[in-house]
Amino acid sequence: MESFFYQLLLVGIFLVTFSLPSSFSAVPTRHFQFNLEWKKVTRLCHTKQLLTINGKYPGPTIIVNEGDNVQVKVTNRAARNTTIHWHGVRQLRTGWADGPAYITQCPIGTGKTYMYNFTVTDQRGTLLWHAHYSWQRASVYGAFIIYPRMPPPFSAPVQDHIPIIFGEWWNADVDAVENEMMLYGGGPNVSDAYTINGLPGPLYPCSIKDTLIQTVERGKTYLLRIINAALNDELFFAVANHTLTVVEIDSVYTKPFTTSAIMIAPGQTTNVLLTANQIPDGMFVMAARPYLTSVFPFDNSTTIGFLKYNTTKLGREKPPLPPSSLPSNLPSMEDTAFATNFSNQLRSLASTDYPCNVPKEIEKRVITTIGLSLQDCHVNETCKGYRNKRFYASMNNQSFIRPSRSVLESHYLKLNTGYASDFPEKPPNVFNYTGVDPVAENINMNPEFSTRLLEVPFGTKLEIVLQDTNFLNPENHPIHVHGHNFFIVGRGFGNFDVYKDPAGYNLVDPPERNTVAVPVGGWAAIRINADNPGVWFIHCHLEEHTSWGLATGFIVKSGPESSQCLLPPPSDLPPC
Ligand SMILES: *[C@@H]1O[C@H](CO)[C@@H](O)[C@H](O)[C@H]1NC(C)=O
Ligand SMILES: *[C@@H]1O[C@H](CO)[C@@H](O)[C@H](O)[C@H]1NC(C)=O
Ligand SMILES: *[C@@H]1O[C@H](CO)[C@@H](O)[C@H](O)[C@H]1NC(C)=O
Ligand SMILES: *[C@@H]1O[C@H](CO)[C@@H](O)[C@H](O)[C@H]1NC(C)=O
Ligand SMILES: *[C@@H]1O[C@H](CO)[C@@H](O)[C@H](O)[C@H]1NC(C)=O
Ligand SMILES: *[C@@H]1O[C@H](CO)[C@@H](O)[C@H](O)[C@H]1NC(C)=O
Ligand SMILES: *[C@@H]1O[C@H](CO)[C@@H](O)[C@H](O)[C@H]1NC(C)=O
Ligand SMILES: *[C@@H]1O[C@H](CO)[C@@H](O)[C@H](O)[C@H]1NC(C)=O
Ligand SMILES: *[C@@H]1O[C@H](CO)[C@@H](O)[C@H](O)[C@H]1NC(C)=O
Ligand SMILES: *[C@@H]1O[C@H](CO)[C@@H](O)[C@H](O)[C@H]1NC(C)=O
Ligand SMILES: [Cu+2]
Repeated sequence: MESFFYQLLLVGIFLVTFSLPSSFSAVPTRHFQFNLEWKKVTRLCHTKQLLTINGKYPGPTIIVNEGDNVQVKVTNRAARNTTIHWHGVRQLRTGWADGPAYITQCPIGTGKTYMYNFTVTDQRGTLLWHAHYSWQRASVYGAFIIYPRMPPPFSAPVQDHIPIIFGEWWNADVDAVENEMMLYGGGPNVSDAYTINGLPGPLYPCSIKDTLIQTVERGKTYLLRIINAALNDELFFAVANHTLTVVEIDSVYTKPFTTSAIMIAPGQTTNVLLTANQIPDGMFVMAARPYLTSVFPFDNSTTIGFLKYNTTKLGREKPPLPPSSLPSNLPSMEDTAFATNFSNQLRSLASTDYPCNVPKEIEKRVITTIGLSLQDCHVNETCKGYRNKRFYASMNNQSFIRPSRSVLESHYLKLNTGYASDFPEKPPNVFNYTGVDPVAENINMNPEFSTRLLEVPFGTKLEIVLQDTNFLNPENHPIHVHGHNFFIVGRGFGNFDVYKDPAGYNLVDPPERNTVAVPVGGWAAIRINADNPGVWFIHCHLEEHTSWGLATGFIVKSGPESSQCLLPPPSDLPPC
């Protein structure tokens, strides 16, 4: 009944075409057309050409049903290379449709078309899609919503589908910001505003008219689908006078818990229930500002929108003015205690219908540092990073260089060129990762530049311990794994202790997700069932850190059964 209703909703509102493949397979196919094109957009009184999908900013929402085959035809009508990533979609055997440039495909060139063809299997909830080429996801992003096959395990909300998508706006051209950063090796210019659904809100200059006003009705409960599509910033989010009940993260149901605010890292999604229960009614501020753990310049501004009860008389004649105060439940920007407490409450539902398949035993443990690096400046070169050097970032001292042809192609064609499968399985040099100040200690911070990935047999039960370093500054890095969800079995501050810490792992109901915010100056241990053959990018979802090389990947070899093999590449796969 419920899913029938959802299907009506889909066809009625989103005008997607519905067809059965000629093979009469039971899997319905949803078709979408995405055109990459420029669109003139004005925010903060700055008008500029923005890269968009179908002229929309944020981009169109994709809504499908669990189990659907999804075919998105991407046509590039801009003088830029591009690729699109379906962030969090498992892509079982369809790695060709994953999207990261030079990892699973070469970019779609100007005037070219590529069809992303994949099936959404055993996943439901909120994800996002975004460009995965240079910094294009600054404006090329949108919600990816999967309606469940079975009714959700929490009391059904009256009003489904309120996306709350955070982003960042630069007055300048984002390509120029990225190019300038890579040219001089300094930190990037920070954004001029954060946005909610593309709107910065009234706390920014010339921006009152660009404010999200979400109407609600008293007594009803809403499902907010919160997505952090910001480029470089983790965010806190709160709604004045309302609590939020977390029910799902990264398209996996959680044990529900009620909180005054949330912390959400780029690439993460969080579904919360909000009940409009306030007396008197009014316009309630919804606010997001960064969770800051870096000493380097950050956009420290606040974006707000309003939750407006439809019975209120406020704001009827005039657009909302800046409110006199921010929600008192919005954590302060350096509130690591809040971020930690919030993360500690996340638990898989681990029910009969939605079991938690965390590997109890592992076959391989990889320990990797994650952090910034510095590269000495060449003679006569101008470098604007710390101490007039160049900023880089690395994992186990490897700063990732993208190859000139996609790793997936090289792997599939057994070319064995352009990459190596010998990513170090432990830090090459042991030091007090979170203790010493390496600059003061004169530790060599020059990383090695390489394209080294990890390679594992099909079905490997893998543990990866992500260890933050104090190189330049400790920082909370959101690490994203493609093609697999993982289980966060342990987290802590300081240095991971391989003899002590595994004893404290949660192997019962650890949170399952695709992006983990690794504690600042600490570590996180994640476990993966490596059951998806292909090549999967692993990287920091702060885009500046990916640019600097905080990335690697893992190759899952095909298994013996045909159902365990990577499918052959589609015929329209873009060439390099
Ligand atoms: C989409 O992929 C499936 C395999 O997953 C394949 O059978 C089908 O032919 C593809 N469709 C198109 C239009 O390429
Ligand atoms: C970055 O900011 C500096 C200082 O405000 C400015 O001079 C420079 O033009 C900016 N760069 C870009 C690419 O916008
Ligand atoms: C919300 O709560 C604050 C205290 O945190 C209170 O001062 C305010 O009057 C309440 N109502 C509205 C509409 O914000
Ligand atoms: C952690 O969060 C819970 C629920 O929001 C709250 O009751 C508790 O006081 C918090 N603990 C700390 C130490 O902040
Ligand atoms: C944001 O950073 C700027 C520059 O460092 C500083 O002047 C300003 O006070 C900060 N604002 C807030 C709200 O912290
Ligand atoms: C608020 O919305 C509900 C549902 O659409 C409607 O029944 C009610 O009349 C609205 N109230 C006002 C004052 O507009
Ligand atoms: C650096 O610049 C000086 C002065 O222009 C020049 O003599 C020298 O050859 C340059 N060195 C290198 C390595 O390019
Ligand atoms: C690492 O450094 C921290 C801070 O200086 C210190 O407290 C800790 O004992 C050190 N750990 C080891 C193993 O040396
Ligand atoms: C990283 O690699 C470089 C080059 O091999 C080496 O000089 C440096 O000591 C290494 N640093 C660390 C922290 O492992
Ligand atoms: C676009 O991608 C192709 C294939 O990798 C590459 O040869 C070309 O240089 C790229 N163009 C730009 C402008 O980066
Ligand atoms: Cu990072």
